[in-house]
Amino acid sequence: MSIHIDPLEKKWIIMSAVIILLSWLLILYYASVENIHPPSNVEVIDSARLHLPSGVGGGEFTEDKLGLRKEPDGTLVVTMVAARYGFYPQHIKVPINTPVKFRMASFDVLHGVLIPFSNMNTMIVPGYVSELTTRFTKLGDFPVICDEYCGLAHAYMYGMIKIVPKNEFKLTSEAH
Ligand SMILES: [Cu+2]
Repeated sequence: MSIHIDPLEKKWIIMSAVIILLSWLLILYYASVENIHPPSNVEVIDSARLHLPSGVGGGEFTEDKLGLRKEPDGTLVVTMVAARYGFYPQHIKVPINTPVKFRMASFDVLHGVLIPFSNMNTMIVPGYVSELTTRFTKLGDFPVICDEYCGLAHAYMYGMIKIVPKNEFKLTSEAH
């Protein structure tokens, strides 16, 4: 018994298979070569109490703690809050070719954060801490862009990151 497949139908079957295969290859390419992955950190926080020293999260995101700091093991950590309409701190300076861990939380609604020429592109979901470690390989000033529509002034929500040579980078003991 042979199954009859209309030639036109056959063409569509092949086309669909090719599209699926191409999509797989694209995902594989971005995951292995460009190092782009879905965020894996699941950590809850009380977004309505971010500014308070107590509560879920233990005051990690109070105003005086925002910015860049060095952990005892030497890791650079940027603590950042996204809120309508801005990133706090708005200006960050980090050294080139150095792993930098970002810990970010939203104060209100869903935001995104994207930094060109890096794999930094993640959502900041209210109620969760977004954590991502990246390293920057291009010197210069780059915009920190919110890429999730968050309200009327969404287009004005941005920050700046300055990537400097390692020898020009000096971390002051305090944040910012
Ligand atoms: Cu936003």
